[in-house]
Amino acid sequence: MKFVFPILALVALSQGLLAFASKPDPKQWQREAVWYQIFPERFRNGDPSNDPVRDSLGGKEWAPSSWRVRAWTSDWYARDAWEQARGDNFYWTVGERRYGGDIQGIIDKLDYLRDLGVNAIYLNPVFWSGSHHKYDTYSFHHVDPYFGPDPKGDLALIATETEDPATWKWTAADKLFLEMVAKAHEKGMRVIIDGVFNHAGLGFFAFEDLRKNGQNSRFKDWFIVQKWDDPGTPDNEFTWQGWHGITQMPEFAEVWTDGRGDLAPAVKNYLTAVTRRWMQPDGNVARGVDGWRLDVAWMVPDIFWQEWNKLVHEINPAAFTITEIWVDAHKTTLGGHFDATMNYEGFAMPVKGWLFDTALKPSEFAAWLDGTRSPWPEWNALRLQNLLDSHDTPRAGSAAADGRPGKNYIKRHEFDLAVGGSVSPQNNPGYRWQKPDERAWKLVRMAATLQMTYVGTPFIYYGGEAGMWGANDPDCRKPMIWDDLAYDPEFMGPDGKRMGPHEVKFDRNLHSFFKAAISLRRNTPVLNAGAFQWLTTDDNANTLAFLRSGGNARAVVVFNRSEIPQTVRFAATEGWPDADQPADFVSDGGSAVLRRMGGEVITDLAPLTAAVFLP
Ligand SMILES: [Ca+2]
Ligand SMILES: [Ca+2]
Ligand SMILES: [Ca+2]
Repeated sequence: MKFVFPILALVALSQGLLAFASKPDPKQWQREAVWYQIFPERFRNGDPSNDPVRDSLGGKEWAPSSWRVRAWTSDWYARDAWEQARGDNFYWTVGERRYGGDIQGIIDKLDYLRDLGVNAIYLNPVFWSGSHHKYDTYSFHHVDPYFGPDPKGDLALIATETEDPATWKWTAADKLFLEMVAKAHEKGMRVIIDGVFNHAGLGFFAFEDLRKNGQNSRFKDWFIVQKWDDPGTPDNEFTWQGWHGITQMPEFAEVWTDGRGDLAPAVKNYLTAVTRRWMQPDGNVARGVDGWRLDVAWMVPDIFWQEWNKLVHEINPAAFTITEIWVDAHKTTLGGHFDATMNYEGFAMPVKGWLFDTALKPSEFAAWLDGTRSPWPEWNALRLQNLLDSHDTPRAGSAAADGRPGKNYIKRHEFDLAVGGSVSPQNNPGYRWQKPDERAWKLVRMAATLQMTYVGTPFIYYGGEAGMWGANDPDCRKPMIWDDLAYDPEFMGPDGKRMGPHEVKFDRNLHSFFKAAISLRRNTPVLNAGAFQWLTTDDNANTLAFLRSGGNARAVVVFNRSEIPQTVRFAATEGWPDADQPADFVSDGGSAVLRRMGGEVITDLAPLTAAVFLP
């Protein structure tokens, strides 16, 4: 009996400790995320009956009556009759192509994503728009009718609404979208969507009214009007400010006081209602999206962002908000109270600079990563999205294939990651847009290994795991390559000449590699939470190594970027084991062993290979 009391006390203590240790952090999922980006029009056509019709195109006046949805499996640079009728330039018509991807297609492939190991999905814009990319939105409160099962019915329903949220209905597309979110949640995946809050599209209801009614429109304060129409003249003098001068994307009005800006009150009210609608549909947070990626975040004023982030986290403390910013991302991101940014500056650009182009030496690459990581508090740094590519850059396979030393960059500080004049055959006929060879894929596998092991979260652009390639937008937006579809080979080149054939086929080997790499990441907590430290950089051998550590856990990651085998050596840190450590993961599928030699640790690594050890 005398032992009872202490045992009870011990139980009470351990329960207290457990409660403390396991105090749920609603935002923990954000650093454990393995992201997958879906461009909905190009991911999967799950419902051919809803495919876009010519009348749905924002540019329908440019589309001949022979316009039709393009075959999913067709040769990318070959052109349909309606395109050829418009002239001989591929790039003049590709923007009006539709392939019919939709929400049902995403639902159909959730199990594919779960099997790959993905636990977080970022969707490019899903809201109604006349473009294939949907960054020129007609309604932020409706999913595109052509992504859902009943486009005609949806359009009729939308026509009965005003800007008053009390009049908003749930369309068939909206409902299917929410069903998709629910199914993703059931399968352990979070979903964030694109918030394009800087501008709308020409078909946006408020802009259409403004265009029609001019200064008498009740939406006259929503946009930046440069000149009103003079009713006394036959021409329409009405002009407005568009994003980057693009009039198809009218910018929302801002109000500025003492050097600080906000969005115009009516716009802010609208976007507040939109945010609530998708985060807590009918008041139910569990059915809502898990966060937002904020398009061109630096172009929207900071008071709006601060108050919007407060709102988002009041609605759902677990929500994630991430900016799209290409350089100097930490100022706007932290100033606006966001969680993180798409890590173009601190990951995609330097990875291209070192691994693909060898324009950086290992020591310069390390200094770049340190310099771009250090402005972030650790909490935010662990949530950065470490991407290799996106809908706005060439695909990693093509960047690797085109990579070469001694490049003349247009923007040296970005390694021309997404500079159109450089990384597209549209402006640079020498760009290597063709199917990447095995050497390029070796480099991609090294880069993906870095994604899985560096500070921040890995981020895969759809099809990166399937062997897709392509130059800058639009060539990075080809229809997804699926294992169950047979594709025409790429015969045609971007200049309309026969250049191929390049076989287009789901790459099972690469897919297996990504699955294994993601599994390593998800089963090794020190990779998403551990402290970071360089072990060595060797500019002569073109190798480097770093350590992630926390508690008793350690991960050592070693890269050989040279074209010959190299021995990588670094000083043993405290408590280093004496026993040989075989690699737990090698990017080229080979093997490697970490050996302790006195005060040093060494490993021999094959060319163009990365290895991960968990000693
Ligand atoms: Ca469809
Ligand atoms: Ca006039
Ligand atoms: Ca703006």
